[in-house]
Amino acid sequence: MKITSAQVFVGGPGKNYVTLKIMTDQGVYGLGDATLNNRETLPAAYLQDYLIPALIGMDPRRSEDIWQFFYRGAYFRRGPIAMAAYGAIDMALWDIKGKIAGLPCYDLFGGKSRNGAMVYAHATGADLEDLMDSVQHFVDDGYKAVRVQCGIPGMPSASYAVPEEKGSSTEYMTNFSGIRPKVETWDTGKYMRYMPQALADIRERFGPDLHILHDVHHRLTPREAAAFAKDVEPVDLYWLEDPTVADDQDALKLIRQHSTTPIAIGEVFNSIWDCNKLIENELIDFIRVAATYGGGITQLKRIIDLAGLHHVRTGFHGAPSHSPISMAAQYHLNAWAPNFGIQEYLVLGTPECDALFPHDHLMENGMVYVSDAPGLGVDFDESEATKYSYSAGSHPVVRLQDGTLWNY
Ligand code: GCO
Ligand code: MG
Repeated sequence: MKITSAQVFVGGPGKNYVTLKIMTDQGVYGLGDATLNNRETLPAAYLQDYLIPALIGMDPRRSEDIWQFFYRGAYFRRGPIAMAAYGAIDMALWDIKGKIAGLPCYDLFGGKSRNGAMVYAHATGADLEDLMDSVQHFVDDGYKAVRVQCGIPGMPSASYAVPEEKGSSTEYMTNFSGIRPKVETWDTGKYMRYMPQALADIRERFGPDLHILHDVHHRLTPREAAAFAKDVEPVDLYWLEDPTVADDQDALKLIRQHSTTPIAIGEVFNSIWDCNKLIENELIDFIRVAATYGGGITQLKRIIDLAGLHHVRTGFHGAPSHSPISMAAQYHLNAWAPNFGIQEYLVLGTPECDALFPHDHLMENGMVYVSDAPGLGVDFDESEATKYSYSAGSHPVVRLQDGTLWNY
């Protein structure tokens, strides 16, 4: 069996999805997702200029060897751009593997460990009252877990994932459009004084059963993060996400030494080498590396197995920038992983997105039920794809009030 050609498509409804389609001499094809939010043309070029020419003629069944070939063969290892490109190839090869075997990918990993996988929704509000309405909306919809973010009184500009105006909070998505980054202003003191009580109010209002998650989005120093994690202990969060940047991983120890609040990290990681020490030292509770820029299924399976040895559960990144293809790769891993925790969920549901990526993965009452179709169970409609083209976007930058650049 041989790979005969491969093509990259960039575009989608409101998102620049980077979709890879690998064709074989037996008519079976595989799909992968290389979307790297706001840097989408780079993994597309990496695939087109370097990887696809080398792929032609390879045996698609040898996904492990192909992964090693590109990873070791590049000489310059890791990095989100390269790993997104390898990840897309890897997903497409698992998709082909499943289609040849006539089995859904989860069966190739070891079969289902659960009927459905719990997901969490994003509730947000311009202020706390607005956020409460948003949480109520998702609870009414059957969600068992909700991430909560809200505006902070007196904060100079809306903080991470928070709308400026009240009332639109259940469909709110960060607007990344425009090549020049927008600038947000951040005040750590105001956040740290307000947010713990807001989280306590949400717990009080919704009771003990709702899983409440909160994303700090790298905004605190390790000491501040330790103090915050300790402060919110009575709220019994499901997790506190990215409480500090993970560039200095030893700093995570400080948070552990001071609190028992579960910590989730890893959405910006792209290798097992970014998280092996955090896992082995049991400094985190959930690992969030994405199938897309984490190097695909082959790499994520290794991370899942390592995490399982250290009581770390999965909580894969599922921001809307991931296409239904990489989300499906994660659904298959979630169905199998003995140490599955939760899945972030935003991508499915719009009619335009479903038309571009037909599938029958099912989301119901806050649970995802993975499709039983062979492979990843997602298709790609090329005629739909002609409706979309690339449009440049950018992450905002964050400054403190005196102008110092901070972490988005
Ligand atoms: C999350 C993330 C995202 C990121 C986005 C950046 O938890 O879903 O923090 O919202 O900000 O993926 O590209
Ligand atoms: Mg996050």
